[in-house]
Amino acid sequence: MARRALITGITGQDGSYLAEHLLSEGYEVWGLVRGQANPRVPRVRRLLQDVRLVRGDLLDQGSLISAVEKVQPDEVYNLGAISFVPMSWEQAELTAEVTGMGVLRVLEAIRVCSGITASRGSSAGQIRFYQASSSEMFGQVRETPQTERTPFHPRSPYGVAKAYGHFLTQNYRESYGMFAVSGILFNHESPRRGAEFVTRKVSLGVARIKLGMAAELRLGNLEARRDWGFAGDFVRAMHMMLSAAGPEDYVIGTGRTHSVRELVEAAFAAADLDWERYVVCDASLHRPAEVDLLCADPKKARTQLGWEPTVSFEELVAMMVEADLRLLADGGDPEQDSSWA
Ligand code: NAP
Ligand code: G4F
Repeated sequence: MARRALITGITGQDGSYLAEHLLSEGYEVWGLVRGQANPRVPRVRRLLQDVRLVRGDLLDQGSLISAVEKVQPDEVYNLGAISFVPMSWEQAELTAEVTGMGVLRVLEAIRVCSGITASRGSSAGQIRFYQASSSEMFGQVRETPQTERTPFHPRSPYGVAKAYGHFLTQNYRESYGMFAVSGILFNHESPRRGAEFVTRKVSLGVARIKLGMAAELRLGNLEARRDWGFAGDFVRAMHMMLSAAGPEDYVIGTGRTHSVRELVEAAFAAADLDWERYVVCDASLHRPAEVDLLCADPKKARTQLGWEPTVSFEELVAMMVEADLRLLADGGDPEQDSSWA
């Protein structure tokens, strides 16, 4: 019998790569989709033809119980979230509900459907749960590089909501004996990245300038540093965590950090352009509280799971710029679906 996985956030960047990975491992994959006429669903149906869809919303407890009852998964990957940090200041309550309380609702759906209570814990054959935790929880970092033991100091409502989901996952593991783990993932990118995130904003900006479709690129803080990796590498780590002998949390990142300025330099250079002629610094794009530096120590994942990233920062930037040059030259719309080809 094929193992069965249910993925929330199937319409997002990671959902697509994880679904492809699990299908290639012989899984039956189900994706949770929300809304009456979600515009991203046709894209999922086209790209991920073997994925089955089930309706549900992280805001709606009953819909999650119904989804778990219907799918009867062996593994649940909770990737659904409001994931764009600046939006979390504009819609802080919604972010708390989706990104934070959504974790509670998924865990409760699993607990209720599995008949787990405080007195009657989990047993063999239990549903395994993966929570998409984030390096944003480290926020104003207490040490560098960051490990599984580094204390959290989140700097946005998003980071706070993720910290809630992280501790709750740990608590359900300890309270009910559930196989529930968090991957503390550092930034990971790809040609499927949403256009609002800085890597994709830059790769699209470079492509537009190169093709004569734009004259400038407006950016916020160029000094912030991130540990950027390739999303395809990171979803393998999610699967490895749920395939491990026991439930443990892991930091996943490359261990290398680059500034936004270095990202910009590399992306413009990949298209033979001089970035200083085109980039405009826009103070309105600065955040109320910035996370200045993130850098992972992925030693535990390397030694215990055997996980290694395969794509370097330079290869990632070149991959994204080349993909966006092709996309725009072919008349594709980055807000739609062509980049998912
Ligand atoms: P993404 O592309 O923004 O995808 C977010 C997903 O969440 C979408 O499929 C979206 O579905 C879904 N969603 C939003 N609201 C929902 C709701 N009320 N009910 C159900 N689903 C809902 O994010 P990503 O980059 O793939 O990241 C996946 C997860 O990893 C997120 O939880 C993110 O916070 C976390 N994470 C990401 C990174 C990174 O660098 N990418 C790093 C650390 C952690 P719709 O299409 O319906 O909006
Ligand atoms: O690409 P970003 O928006 O990603 P951010 O805020 O680091 O969050 C991403 O990674 C997290 C993991 O660490 C995830 F949990 C989260 O869901 C998301 O996937 O911004 C990266 C950096 C920031 O310091 C920002 O201030 O780029 C800086 N930046 C400078 N100019 C910009 C811009 N970011 C955006 N989005 N747009 C700009 O114009």
